[in-house]
Amino acid sequence: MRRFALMLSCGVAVCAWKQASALPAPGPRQPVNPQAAWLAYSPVDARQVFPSGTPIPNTVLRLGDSTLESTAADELHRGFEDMLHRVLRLDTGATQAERDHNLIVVGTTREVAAWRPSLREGKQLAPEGFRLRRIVSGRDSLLMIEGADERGALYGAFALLRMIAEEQSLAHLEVVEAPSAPVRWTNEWDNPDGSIERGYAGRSIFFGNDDVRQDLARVREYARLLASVGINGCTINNVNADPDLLRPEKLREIARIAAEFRPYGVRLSLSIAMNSPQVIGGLKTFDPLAPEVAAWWRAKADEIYRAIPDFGGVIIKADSEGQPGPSQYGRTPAEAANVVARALKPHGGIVLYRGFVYNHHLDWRDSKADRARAGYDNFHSLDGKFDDNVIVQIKNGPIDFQVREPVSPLFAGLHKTNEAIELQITQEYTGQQRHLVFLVPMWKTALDTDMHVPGARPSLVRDIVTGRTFARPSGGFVGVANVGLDDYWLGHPLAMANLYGFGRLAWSPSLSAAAISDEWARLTFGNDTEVRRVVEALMLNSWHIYEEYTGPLGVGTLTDIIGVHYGPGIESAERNGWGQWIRADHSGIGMDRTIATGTGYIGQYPPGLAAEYETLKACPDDLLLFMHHVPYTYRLHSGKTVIQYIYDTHYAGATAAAAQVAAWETLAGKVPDRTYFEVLRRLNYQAGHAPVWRDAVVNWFHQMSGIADDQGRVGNHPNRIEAEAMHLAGYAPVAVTPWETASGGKAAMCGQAACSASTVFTRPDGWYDVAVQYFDLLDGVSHFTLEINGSPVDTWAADDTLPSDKLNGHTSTRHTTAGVALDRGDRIRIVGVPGGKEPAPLDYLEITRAFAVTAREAVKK
Ligand code: GCV
Repeated sequence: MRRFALMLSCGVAVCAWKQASALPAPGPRQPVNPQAAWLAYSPVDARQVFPSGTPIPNTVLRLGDSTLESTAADELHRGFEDMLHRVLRLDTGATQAERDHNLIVVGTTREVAAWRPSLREGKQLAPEGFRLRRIVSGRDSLLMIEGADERGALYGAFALLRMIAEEQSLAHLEVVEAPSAPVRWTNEWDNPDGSIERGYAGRSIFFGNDDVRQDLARVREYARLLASVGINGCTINNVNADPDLLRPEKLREIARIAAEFRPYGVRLSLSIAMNSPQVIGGLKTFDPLAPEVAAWWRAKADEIYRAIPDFGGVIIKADSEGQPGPSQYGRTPAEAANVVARALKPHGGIVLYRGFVYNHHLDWRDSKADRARAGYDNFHSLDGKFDDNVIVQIKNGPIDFQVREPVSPLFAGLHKTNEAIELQITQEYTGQQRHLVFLVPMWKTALDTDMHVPGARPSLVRDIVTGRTFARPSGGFVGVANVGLDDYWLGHPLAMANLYGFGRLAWSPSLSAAAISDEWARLTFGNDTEVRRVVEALMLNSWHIYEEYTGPLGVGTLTDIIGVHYGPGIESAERNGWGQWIRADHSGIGMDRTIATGTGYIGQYPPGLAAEYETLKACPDDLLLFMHHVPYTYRLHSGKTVIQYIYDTHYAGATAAAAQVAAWETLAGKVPDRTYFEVLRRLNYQAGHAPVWRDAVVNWFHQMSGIADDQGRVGNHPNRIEAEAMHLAGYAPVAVTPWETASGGKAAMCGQAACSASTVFTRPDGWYDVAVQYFDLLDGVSHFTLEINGSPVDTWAADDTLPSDKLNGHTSTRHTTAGVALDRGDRIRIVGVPGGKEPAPLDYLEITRAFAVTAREAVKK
């Protein structure tokens, strides 16, 4: 008797049988336009926002006639209609009809004072800040949105709408806010051909076919999202800059993008190549000290501002990863930055000069060589030499957006120079928006680090970059966003919390990660307590979970660092010039960066912080392997050995990743259907990819250290059947590189039109989940069928777009058929049909007792 009644066909990866009956009931919040992101403006309970005695306004009165105030009034109109079903009348200061006594008033401080002198407030607002007040006077009930300037008025409108979306009471409104720093920009690494470097969400919203796109509707929507969280600048092209974009005909096109940004107060900026005067200017040199080069930059700046009068400024990546730079002429970064800054100065433009300058041809045999030192070594001696409209843009860590790094010591090394922190919203080293990682807790760790600057305690990174610690006139926050044409902007719907969180932190870096995730969850999914609880728990645990199954103890992400930076590739970090070495050998692991015996990197921190990192006793466990080389048997503060910690965290992390699926499934019907399924698909995929990470890392360290896992898990897979150990027809075993990314180091590839791998089931009769681990290459689409005793029970296509065309840790993925009835002696067969360049590659089968059965047993107990 065959019993397949509960078999399910899931997308990729794990799925549980209860999904079959768990299609969401039509909820109250569907459908929703995913592009609206956190500006969903879902209906709210008006009684919470306007309790009895607090009338809902009927009119929005705009006092000024600026574009930004107009945007603010339109946005209020939109928000009130969607959230409160109230269609506001739009009135202007010019007409001042004031038929109504029940108004929202939008204007600048100056305009408010002119409109009603009695409303003038003594305390001045800081630039771009706002004051929200509810004023009841006689018959008037006024919701006042007063901006220090036009941008402030717009930000105030968005803040008021946020309060409404969160169902906060406006009965007593008295809020004064101002941004933490003047620079709150995103960088987009878009190329003129429409591709995006380290972008994981489709093609560029700005460019395509070496030109600016004709349809810029998404650009305007993006500017709206940015403005809603106070972001005031956006660099639209890759820091590996194409000089062509500065040609006159390109600038004319780029001006169209600036026009879309303008109504939202987002200033356009460009990444520029230092050799532009030579490449497009026809000069013989780009030496920043050559007078003709300075003249060229001046003329170019004039031209840019003629096309884009509110142009924000430029970003410069130079002498880094092959980009041309001043070192070619023996000049310094300060000399390079200043020549451009002086050209921009008359127009009010700024230069963000990246501190990411390092040599990627380091000698790995040299125990004193250290890429982490580069930022400080290259810039510290230039402190005070940069013009006031230059800001040094410094990545949060000294290496490159790893899952965990200490903060860059350069933050404390520049007292007479403006600084900005560069955070990466696009998840280059943190799962590329296929894995859920809410980055705000990581950024908070950096921003809240006290650098122990002598005479300036505390000296939190957030106070340094906002200019407070060293009384700098400028500074701020830059987030590498890399949104694309994907409907959800960043691919994974939950990844938008990172863009939101970046903006909120740039505005107010003392906000907590929990507060930000709560805001974002409410704005995106509404105020349902249960939805918020589930979403926020998922978000707040996600960084830790990802860190657990990837790179522990500050060692780095352990990914393929010379490739796509996605799946595991442990040894790729070693023995090359890129300097992301983990220095793992048979006896120990970690970079010795101590002052006493190592590279001396720790000495770049102020003495108080250096003292903490220098000794094993004081160094925090989570940065141990960044700072020290220790034996695998070294005991952490927890008492666990390093090797056992590596084993335990990888098992715990992969288990926690799988548990995310069940948590999300509780939201079926409570969040919009499409978003529900988009997230579910990705969480399922993540649940199948986390074990790839886990196995690669634990196997590699097991082999390297020769130390057994004290729980006997490593290399022990009682439920696993290797493809190469099955009966193969047409399939041939192949060795996989790197070996740790396939189970047993081997897989099977099909060399003909169709192949099969079969085995006989030898375990007790019962219900099982059958997981097939296979490789889904970028090129080609294979098809697989799972058969039991010759009958097909499931079929699927390997049609994901994982970032490699080889069998490895990027492409290893899983399909689970849940709830299969199996009897001892049954023949299980996988049929693989290659498609295009993809040879239907198989790694193993894993047959576990059905999740639903084990869950039921757990409940009984
Ligand atoms: C834009 C890392 C990334 C590169 C990126 C570079 C940078 O090296 O892998 O893609 O280049 O950082 O930030 O400049």
